[in-house]
Amino acid sequence: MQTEHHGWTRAVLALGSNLGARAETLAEAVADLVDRPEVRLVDVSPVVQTKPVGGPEGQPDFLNMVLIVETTLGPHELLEHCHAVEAKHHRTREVRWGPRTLDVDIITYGDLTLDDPDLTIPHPRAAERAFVLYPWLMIDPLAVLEGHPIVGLLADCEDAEGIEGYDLMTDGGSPK
Ligand code: PH2
Ligand code: MG
Ligand code: MG
Repeated sequence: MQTEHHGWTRAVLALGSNLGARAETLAEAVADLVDRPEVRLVDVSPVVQTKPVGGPEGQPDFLNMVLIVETTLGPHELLEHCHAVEAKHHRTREVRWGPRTLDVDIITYGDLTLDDPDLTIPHPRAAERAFVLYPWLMIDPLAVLEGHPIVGLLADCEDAEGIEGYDLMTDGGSPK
């Protein structure tokens, strides 16, 4: 897939929430992420509900989704932007992999590979996480991550059976 034209780079972002009004937070975060001229929306996945992977025992289920954007921001600028949107939604960083109102991760940025202290691209754990690959597959079935079609990666994910569709109409948006 073409990933760059005229200075616009295609990036895949993964969003997650397992605290507060999860669905509302995700919807607002999508709007916030594309609410600047340097970022334009390409596609949004459906929202899925997923069992927590790692982190403290007994934390609430997540809602997860994937966003495809095109951006003229550099990878670090995009990360800063993602962090600003997290902060706006009261994200705090206390426990690693602990419950959070909003997590926005950069999964890919064009064909770039990057291994900086604060930013690794592609996301180092995306290839083994169904909560990222499943919603991504729903909007880009032919996507390839580090040379592997994500449809094949998904089949090997241990958290794949913890994924279910999410019906906005029957849930107020808070964890049950
Ligand atoms: N995010 C994590 C750790 N574990 N599990 C699910 N189901 N969804 C997530 O978004 C998630 C997680 C670290 O960011
Ligand atoms: Mg994350
Ligand atoms: Mg994160």
